[in-house]
Amino acid sequence: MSKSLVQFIIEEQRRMPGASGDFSGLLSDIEVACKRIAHAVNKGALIGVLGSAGSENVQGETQKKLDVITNDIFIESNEWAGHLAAMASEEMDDVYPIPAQYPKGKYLLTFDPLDGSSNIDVNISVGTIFSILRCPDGVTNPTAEDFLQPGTKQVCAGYALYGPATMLVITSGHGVNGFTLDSDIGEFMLTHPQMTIPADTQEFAINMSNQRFWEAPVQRYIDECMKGKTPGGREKNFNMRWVASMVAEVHRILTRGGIFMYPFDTKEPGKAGKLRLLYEANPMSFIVEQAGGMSSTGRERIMEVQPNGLHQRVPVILGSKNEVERVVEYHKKGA
Ligand code: AHM
Ligand code: MG
Repeated sequence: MSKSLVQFIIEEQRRMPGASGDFSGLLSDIEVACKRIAHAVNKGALIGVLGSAGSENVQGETQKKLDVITNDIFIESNEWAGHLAAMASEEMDDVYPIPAQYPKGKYLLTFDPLDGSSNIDVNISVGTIFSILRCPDGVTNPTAEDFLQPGTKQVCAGYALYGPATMLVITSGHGVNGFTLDSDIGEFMLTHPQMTIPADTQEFAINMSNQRFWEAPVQRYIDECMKGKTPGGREKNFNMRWVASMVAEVHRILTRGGIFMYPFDTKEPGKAGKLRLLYEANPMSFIVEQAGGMSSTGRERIMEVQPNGLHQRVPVILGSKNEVERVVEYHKKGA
């Protein structure tokens, strides 16, 4: 019989002498949040949750009803237990302090409650991404400053994928484990122990409609992939995928390899990239590196970027090691 996430968490806790149980408790609350979100996403139009909320988030993006509902679910599930000092979400302008009626804990939680939400109305996979940081010592009322820790400081990161099956994939720095929700018993079961990303791949994922805005190194890399085994190309042919749901893309890469890129582009020169460092790039980079892959902005390791703002964006190039290394090499050469 495979192991449930609850059992996995308790066994992990036993491996850490002196563990208070706070971290295990927090992971259990996150698990409950993801189950509740899975339920809302799965019911969709039956419970009237599709469509626009008629509001905008801090980044000026139109929020879907489910962006707002899932953000509330994540807060409700995680604010009460005393494990957290504060939360920050892609969907909220500022830090969310733990309300006064609840005890405060030693961790900080950042999350994107429904990533890829442009896909929700068309019934394509979406996901939740989260990252756990330690609250700096002596801080009782964390501000945005306290969240600005490089990705190397993450204690744990994970995502839930709401696809044909609901999955939860997590790392706390000892490899990556994947769990599938068995809806008959309401438990996530360990189905994908120690996930690893093959170093080589013949599959890339990028939004090709931005091609004219890319820098020379990305132009060169994609041009060579497109040419494949013809002159000016590569030793192999490539296939392409673009789901426009980062969780689905990363999950595919964890399952069979691949390279995913949302690189710097000049479409909106004021923005360093599309994806957000604290809610998307750092947690996914932690998972990808723990699975033996690589993650870079093209110029530096994503997890070493010193964040300068809660909603900061970065270029993201991640996945199979040998391909990401090649793109980084092209950045070093300037093309
Ligand atoms: P979101 O957090 O507003 O959903 O945006 C993030 C998503 C990623 O999941 C995905 O990789 C990307 O945006 C797709 O962008 P585009 O629509 O430009 O292809
Ligand atoms: Mg997102």
